[in-house]
Amino acid sequence: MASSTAGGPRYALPGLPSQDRCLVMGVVNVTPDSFSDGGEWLGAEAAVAHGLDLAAQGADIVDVGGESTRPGAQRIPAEEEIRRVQPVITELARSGVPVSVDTMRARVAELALEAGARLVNDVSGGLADPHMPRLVAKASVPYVVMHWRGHSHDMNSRAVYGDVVREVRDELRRRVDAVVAEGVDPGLIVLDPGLGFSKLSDHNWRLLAALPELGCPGGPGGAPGRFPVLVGASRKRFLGRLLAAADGTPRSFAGSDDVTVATTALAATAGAWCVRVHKVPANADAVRVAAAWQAAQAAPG
Ligand code: PMM
Repeated sequence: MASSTAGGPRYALPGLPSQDRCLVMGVVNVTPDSFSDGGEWLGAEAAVAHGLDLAAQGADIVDVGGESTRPGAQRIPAEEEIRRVQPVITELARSGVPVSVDTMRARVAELALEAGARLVNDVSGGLADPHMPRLVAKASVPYVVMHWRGHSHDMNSRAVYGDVVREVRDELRRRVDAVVAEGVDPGLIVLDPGLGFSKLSDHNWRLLAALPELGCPGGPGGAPGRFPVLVGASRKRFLGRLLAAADGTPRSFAGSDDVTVATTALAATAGAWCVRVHKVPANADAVRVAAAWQAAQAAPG
């Protein structure tokens, strides 16, 4: 549900924290091969400890994923994905941490919800597994619908757009219509432009610059209203490329945390509902700067 305050609409999604600012989602990738932190949190014990650290550092939500979506990644069996995430989610939820599950599979989402997850983060927006929208509808939990054009092994070949903002918005609207037709409550939907997924650097920048438009994918026949927007820019390659050295070598993933914070501040000021980040403390500061900035802009006199 949206309510309007000084900084634009704020959203209270059931089961998730509601703050007068953009939320911070900390990432726990329980994978050997994720984009920027593969292998660091593969064991359940290390992953739980990391999730607890992120929460203690100010993450409002901890996002647990067991399948890498890095460009070129091959899929893993569902059983392996479940084996990786289930104990981590169980333990974090037991400790009171609001957990989301990053999965494209309905079966994984179902077990994750049973283990205590409160949000389903589906980078395929319901396209990868036709059972996902119905599962989410039945569970009645918040649902991240990300813009996606295909699996990681060949997603770069799909990064072809005439007008990237219009096309991403239209494709998101079609996904919203499709999942709502399967019973998902529109009030539980969060949209995500899917930075880096079938997108070249220029596409990512254009989408970020058009953030306020992306939450409004309505239109003739489309789902009405304004949706909260999640932004996942953290450590992505387009940031490393922006800061490439003189010889063209992109900035490393670990060297892209400061630029992630800059992007967080801008995205939060532009009205993002939540940012998904690998390092929490400075991003937690940045969303507070954005909230103060927005409040001052809206203050009379
Ligand atoms: N990016 C990654 C994984 N999950 N989920 C959402 N909603 N949005 C994203 O942009 C997103 C995601 C890939 O990043 P990582 O492997 O570095 O965590």
